[in-house]
Amino acid sequence: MKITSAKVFVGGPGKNYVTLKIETDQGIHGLGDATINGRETLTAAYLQDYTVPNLIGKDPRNSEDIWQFFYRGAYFRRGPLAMTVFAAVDMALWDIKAKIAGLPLYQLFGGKSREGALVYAHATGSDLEDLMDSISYYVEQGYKAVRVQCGVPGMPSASYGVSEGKGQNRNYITDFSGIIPKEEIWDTDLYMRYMPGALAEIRDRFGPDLKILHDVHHRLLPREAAEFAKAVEPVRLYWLEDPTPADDQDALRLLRQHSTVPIAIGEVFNSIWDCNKLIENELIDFIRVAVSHVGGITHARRIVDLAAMHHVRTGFHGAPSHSPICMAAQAHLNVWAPNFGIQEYLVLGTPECDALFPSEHYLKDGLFHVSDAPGLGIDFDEKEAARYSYKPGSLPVARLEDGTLWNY
Ligand code: CS2
Ligand code: MG
Repeated sequence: MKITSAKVFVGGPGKNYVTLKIETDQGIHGLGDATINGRETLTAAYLQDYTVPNLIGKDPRNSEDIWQFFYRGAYFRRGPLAMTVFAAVDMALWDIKAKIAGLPLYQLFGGKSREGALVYAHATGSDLEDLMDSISYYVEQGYKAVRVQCGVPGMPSASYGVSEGKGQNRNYITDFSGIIPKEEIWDTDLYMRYMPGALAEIRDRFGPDLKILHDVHHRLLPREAAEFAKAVEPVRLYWLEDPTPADDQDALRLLRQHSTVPIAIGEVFNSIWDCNKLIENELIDFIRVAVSHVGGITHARRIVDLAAMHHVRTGFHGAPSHSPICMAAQAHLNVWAPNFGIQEYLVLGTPECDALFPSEHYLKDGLFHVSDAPGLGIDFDEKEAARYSYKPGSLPVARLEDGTLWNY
């Protein structure tokens, strides 16, 4: 069996999905997601200029050797762009492998450990009352877990994850007015003084059963993160996400020594070497990598297995910038992984999106159910894809009030 062609598409309904379609001489094709928010043309070029010519003629069944060829063969290892590109290739090869077997992908990992995988939605409000409305909306829809973000009174501009105005939005923070980022002002002290009380009010309003998650989005220093984690302990959060940027893995010790709040980290990591110390030293409770940014299923499984040895559960990243192909790959891992925790899920199913990526995967009562179709169980309609093209966009950047650049 040989790979005969590999095509790259950029675009989607309100998104810049980067989609890889690998075709074979047996008529079977595989799909991968190489979307990286704000840098989509670069993964597309990496695929087109280097990766695709190196795929032609290879046996797609040798996914491990192909992964090693790209990872070790690149000489300059790792990095988000390269690992996103390798992830797309790897997803497509697992898709092909499972289609050859005539099985849904999860069967190749060891079958189902659960019927549906718990997901969480994003509730957001410009103030606490708006946020309460947004949480109620998701609770009424049957969600059992909700991430909560709201504006902080007095904060010079929006805090992370807060939508402009009222109502539900998908928290797609990319600004499509161009590639020059918007700048926001962040004030750690205001946040630290306000947010623990706001989270406590949410717990009081919604009772003990709702799983409440909160994302600090890398804004605190390790000592501040420890203080914040201690302050929110009575809320019994399901997790506190990205309290620090965690580039310094050892720094998380301080937080751990001071608090038992469950910690989730990893959405910006692209390799096991970004999180091996966090996992082995049991400094986190959930690992947040995305299959599409961490070298695909082959490498993600190594992280999941390492995590399982250390009581760390999965909580894969599922922001709006991940295409339904990445979400499908994660859904197969989620129903299998013995140490599955939760999946971030932001309702991808608009009619336009469903037409571009037809599938039978579905959400019911806050659980994601995976299709039994062979492979990833998702397709890609090239005619639909022709309607879309790349739209320049950017994520914001954050500064402190004195102008110092901060972590977004
Ligand atoms: C976020 C992301 O989903 C999350 O938890 O932190 O939305 C993040 O801001 C984006 O993925 C950036 O592309
Ligand atoms: Mg996050």
